[in-house]
Amino acid sequence: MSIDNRQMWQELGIDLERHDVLLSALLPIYQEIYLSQQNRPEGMGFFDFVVGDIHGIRVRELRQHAIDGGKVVATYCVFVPEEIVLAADAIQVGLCAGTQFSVTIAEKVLPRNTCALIKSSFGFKLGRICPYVQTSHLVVGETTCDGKKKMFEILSEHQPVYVMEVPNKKTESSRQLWLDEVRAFKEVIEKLTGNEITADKLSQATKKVNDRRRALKRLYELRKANPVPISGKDALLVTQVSFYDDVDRATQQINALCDEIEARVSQGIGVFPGNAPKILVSGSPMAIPNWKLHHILETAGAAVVCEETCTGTRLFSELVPETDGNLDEQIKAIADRYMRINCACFTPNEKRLDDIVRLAKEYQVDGVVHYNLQFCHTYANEAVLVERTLDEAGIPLLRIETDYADEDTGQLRTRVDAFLEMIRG
Ligand code: BJ8
Repeated sequence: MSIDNRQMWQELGIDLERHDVLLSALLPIYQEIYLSQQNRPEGMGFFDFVVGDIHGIRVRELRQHAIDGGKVVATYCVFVPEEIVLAADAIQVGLCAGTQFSVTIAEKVLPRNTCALIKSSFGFKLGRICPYVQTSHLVVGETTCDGKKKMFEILSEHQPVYVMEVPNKKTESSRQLWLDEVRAFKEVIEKLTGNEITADKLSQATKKVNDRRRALKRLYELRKANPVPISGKDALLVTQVSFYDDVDRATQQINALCDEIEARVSQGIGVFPGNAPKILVSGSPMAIPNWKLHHILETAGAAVVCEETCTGTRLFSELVPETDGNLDEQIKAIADRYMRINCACFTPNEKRLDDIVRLAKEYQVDGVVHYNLQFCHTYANEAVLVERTLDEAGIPLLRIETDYADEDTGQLRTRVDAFLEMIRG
């Protein structure tokens, strides 16, 4: 661990003792889950490096940006329009919320029967173990689910928080409400940064974010190949890292990885045996370092080829139309794009059901695993409809409800083994 990093963390108010425990636990887990995989694309080396230095170089960049007078905006949800933040020369960083370590800290304040993602994100701040949240000038929350919106009230006692109102329906009046929210967010960001968002700046930022979406789309397209050229774990890591790395660098690294994978595909190189059952994972997002389900599935012999989640297709499938139009036209296009995200917080949310079936067919999967964080009521209830829809489409489904702890790993393995055995017939 570099002395420079320790000094930086200290200056950021990090609880060094706790933070040491967190990092020393993370690296062996990474070794076991990631570095033990065979025949990985070389391009994953960049993402290994990023995780290996998870609270180092990137935090230093953000800090330098802040020292130079720039602002850092932290988020927990794919509904926060990154284009607006970038257009004001600020940096948006998606916060990690995927470790049991911070869950136990949060449980000193939040009710235990809250979803692990909410507890983990709150615990990072309460325990002062996340240099990203410590570096940020503003946390932007949203009114997606009840647990989150109440957590943001408590979080605001520790950190400046602004909450965007995400409607729960996709009617015309809801769309108008959301458009007003995006306009108000633009003003909040302009005030925070002191920078005006012009039409020109916004169109450049839109192209930048779209380029990263296009790169991720390209990666997912390649996952359709047979044999499967990259593990689900690796692909998941790529999307997770894209939440907090520099946008242009992430785009470039993902594209470089895709170039290599394209060559693999043309040579018929894969990372799983040709008969490995292909799985689509659908449901709650998986924030870094939540690799639990993918690891269980892939060590049981399955190949995860797609995620219908916010750390998967919901992150990048929809682009914002790129126009040089006037500022308000561009804001409308942005608002419209974000309203197409099929979060289970919406009612009804039929498009998500259609998407799951469409993706299952496009990726030619043998089964779907519906992943539900325990105490997430929106995804749990929507799973009833997912089950019915997949049943009608004749696609096998396994419903998993879990958290970040290890206690149920054995039980999950047994259920996954039985599911894969059923699929293999
Ligand atoms: S757009 S999925 S990122 S809200 S798992 S905290 S819903 S209780 S994370 Fe999400 Fe935005 Fe929707 Fe996507 Fe609540 Fe459920 Fe927890 Fe969740």
